[in-house]
Amino acid sequence: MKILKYTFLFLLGTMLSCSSDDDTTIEQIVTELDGLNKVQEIANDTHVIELYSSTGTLEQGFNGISLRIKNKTTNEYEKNATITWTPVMHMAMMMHSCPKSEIAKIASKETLYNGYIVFQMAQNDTEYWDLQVDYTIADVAYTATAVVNVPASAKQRVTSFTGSDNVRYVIAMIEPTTPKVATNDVTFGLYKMESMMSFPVVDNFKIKIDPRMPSMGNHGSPNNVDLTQSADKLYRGKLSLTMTGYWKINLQLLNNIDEVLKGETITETTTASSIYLELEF
Ligand SMILES: [Cu+2]
Repeated sequence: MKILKYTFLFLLGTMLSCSSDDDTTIEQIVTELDGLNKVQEIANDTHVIELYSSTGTLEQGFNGISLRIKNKTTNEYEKNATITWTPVMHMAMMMHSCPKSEIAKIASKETLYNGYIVFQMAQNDTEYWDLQVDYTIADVAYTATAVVNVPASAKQRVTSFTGSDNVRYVIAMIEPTTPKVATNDVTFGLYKMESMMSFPVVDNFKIKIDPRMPSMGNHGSPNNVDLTQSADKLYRGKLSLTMTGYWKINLQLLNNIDEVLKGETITETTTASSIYLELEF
């Protein structure tokens, strides 16, 4: 049966490629969603917006998100949309947003747009996130909103805190996504809460890291490199992990004149910083 199936697919492929002068069509359908899994759909009267991530889920912390917009009338995916998005957490006493990127077309793709959202809090029984997507196609504006599922992450991938300058900050881990026993490239996003709805990137700060294994005498690792801002606005450094297991990445946030705004140096008596992220692998 398998052989028959593959023979059929082969014949179908041959027929399609012979009958079509657009020889990239089949390939595009296959590669367009490479490595992506659908999270959910957000619909309005005219379109269905499909959300994708590598895992097919969202969670507390940094989330790379791809989306495409299907026209309900033509069943075609829109290729020339201008898109913005607004995540909002509906809490008992207030509403607030979170750090997010702009949304841009992926250069190598026909219909996919992408960006990221940093959910600094998880949903609970009574408090939830929704995502509003506003977009313009051929000068006509549309909007669609739906509740999105943002469960707590197993390990702490994001931390929010108030600095000694009285500003509220968010630090989110972006890389490593698959940590190794090695000196890993490490990428964090650093944002400040300007208002309940605005969380811009913070420029020219420094994030010091001190990874430790609390279960093994709180030992550290050599050759870590503190994170500084790259041209793409994210913060990058080197994270040394000398063995597998649970690591607490103790943090210190320094401003542009090297003043520590939050976090402590690890010593014999101070075994953890008040701000940290976690990894287990
Ligand atoms: Cu909240």
